[in-house]
Amino acid sequence: MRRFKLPKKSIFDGLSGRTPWHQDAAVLSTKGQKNTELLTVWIPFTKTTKKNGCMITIPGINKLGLLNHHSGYKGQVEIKNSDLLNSKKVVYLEADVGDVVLLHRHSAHCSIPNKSNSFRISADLRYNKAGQTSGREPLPSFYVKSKNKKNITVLNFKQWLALWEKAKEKCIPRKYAFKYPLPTYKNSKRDLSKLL
Ligand SMILES: O=C(O)CCC(=O)C(=O)O
Ligand SMILES: [Fe+2]
Repeated sequence: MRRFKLPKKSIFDGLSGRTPWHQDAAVLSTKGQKNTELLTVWIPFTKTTKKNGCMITIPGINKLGLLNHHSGYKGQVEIKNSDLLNSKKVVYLEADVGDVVLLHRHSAHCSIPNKSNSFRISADLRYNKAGQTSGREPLPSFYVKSKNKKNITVLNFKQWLALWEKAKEKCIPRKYAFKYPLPTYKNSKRDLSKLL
């Protein structure tokens, strides 16, 4: 996914403007939440700082496991009682072009508002262990490297794109993808208020 985080004078502070506290595993299907070892690879195309809305996280927070989420800020998937995280010592994930930010599936993270006058542009890719489901039906997984698939070698973007196009043929047509409800993890025993 590509993201354009809009500058401060923008009239639209919508979904691309801010991202609330969440864990990436929370939007996976039930099967994916159990079995998919998801790794988020976040790639900045513009230098990303506190001023233009970098992401923030809390060291070690992934050890709490998958937390309850609900439909929160502007309908986005958000950790329930995420206000409790604001009093914790956070780390600002500032990154330059050429860096990558790696996130564990249970790393709680959010991004702060863009207070600069320009766009913050990034892409985020999701990887999981070869053979696992992507955990998101409209976005199928495909092999880029596996010791059991020696015939697959991805050396350039064109090869990657060809594999992605082929994988997409098997998935829900794009025009229906927006109707696919984002699952949110809602098991009340995993509530942040009981775990912090
Ligand atoms: O770019 C952002 O502001 C948030 C990105 C994010 O949450 C993700 O890639 O998982
Ligand atoms: Fe995320």
